[in-house]
Amino acid sequence: MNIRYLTAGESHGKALVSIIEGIPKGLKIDLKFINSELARRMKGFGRGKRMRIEKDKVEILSGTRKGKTLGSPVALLLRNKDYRIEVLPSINFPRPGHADLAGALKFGDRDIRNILERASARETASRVATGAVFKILLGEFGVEFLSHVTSIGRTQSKKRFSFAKMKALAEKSAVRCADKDSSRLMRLEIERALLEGDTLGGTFEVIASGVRAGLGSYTQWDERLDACLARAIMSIPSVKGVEIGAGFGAARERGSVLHDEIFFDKKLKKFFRKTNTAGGVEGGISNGEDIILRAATKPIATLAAPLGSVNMRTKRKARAQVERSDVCVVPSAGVIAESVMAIEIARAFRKKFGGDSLAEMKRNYEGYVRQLKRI
Ligand code: EPS
Repeated sequence: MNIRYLTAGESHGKALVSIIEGIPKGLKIDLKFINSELARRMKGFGRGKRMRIEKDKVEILSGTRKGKTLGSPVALLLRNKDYRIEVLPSINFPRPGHADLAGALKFGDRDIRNILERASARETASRVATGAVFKILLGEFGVEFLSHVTSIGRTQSKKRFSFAKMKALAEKSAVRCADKDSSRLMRLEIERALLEGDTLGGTFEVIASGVRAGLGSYTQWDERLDACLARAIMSIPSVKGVEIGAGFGAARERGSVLHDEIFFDKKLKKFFRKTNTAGGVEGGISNGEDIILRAATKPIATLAAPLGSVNMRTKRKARAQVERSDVCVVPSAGVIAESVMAIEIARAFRKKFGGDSLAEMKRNYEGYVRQLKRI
């Protein structure tokens, strides 16, 4: 059985739910860890007032006994504190950049409330809870994740550190940027946008380290690991671009400059690279180097100083709906990206190593690691 999952829930509905299949039996589920991941998603300078209302805490409804998975579907529940979908008013003024208009046209509904409730990025809380479960699984195999913000609006950070340092520094920053000076400038830029009733986008990087060579495949288009990752990242609300490794920058370089030359460490019996412009994936397969992804998010569509729109009922010129919203979600988007990346890597892992139980999966994994050394 492979990994699959679904989420359900509206932004102001009773709760958010995920149903996850394919977690092997015998995995210890650390609730504290899942909750700390949910808290990471809610943090970040520039988040809106909703984040002060919610205190996302996961409840496990099925698939575990005595804190360990049973190999059956795991259902996760996150209750919404701000549950009031039944009493919320209709909305008639679609926001440019949001799902509002396209959704209303698709479903033949003039009340945008019926669209935005599910289109809301609140759904990503379910994906972070799901991703946390897979981070726990991948942690058993030494895979770790980090994300850090590389730009907000016009403010960029180009500083790079080791995996551990970058992770620690990003965690300390209010905007999840590893560079202190850039963090300060990003905060100022967010404050300015807030004062002007505006919103900001930006870019972030996600890295998975400890992934062995051999996940994903070139044998079929939808087995390619980079394709699976790009789709998952692109499914995060606000994301408008994804790059792997050198990404768009690769187009500027000659092959002689770009590609990562191959070396062999005789002691460790391991192939390695001194550079990683491939971003850890070649031919749709992980190559044993860190998997590096970057993504760009657009500014949030809900503006306090709203853009021009049209009244859905009268078709007269109007201003877009002003709703409680965030000014900037780039730091949270990075956390969500780590989560969906964990889900995709776990999926590729499960395909390669199978195993109904964690013990069986580990046995298969260890056999493969021995095979890697014998090549
Ligand atoms: C979000 C919850 C939402 C928004 C935001 C993300 O809550 P509310 O609409 O009650 O303020 O803060 O949603 C959007 C940015 C969006 O465009 O829908 C969350 O939990 O992340």
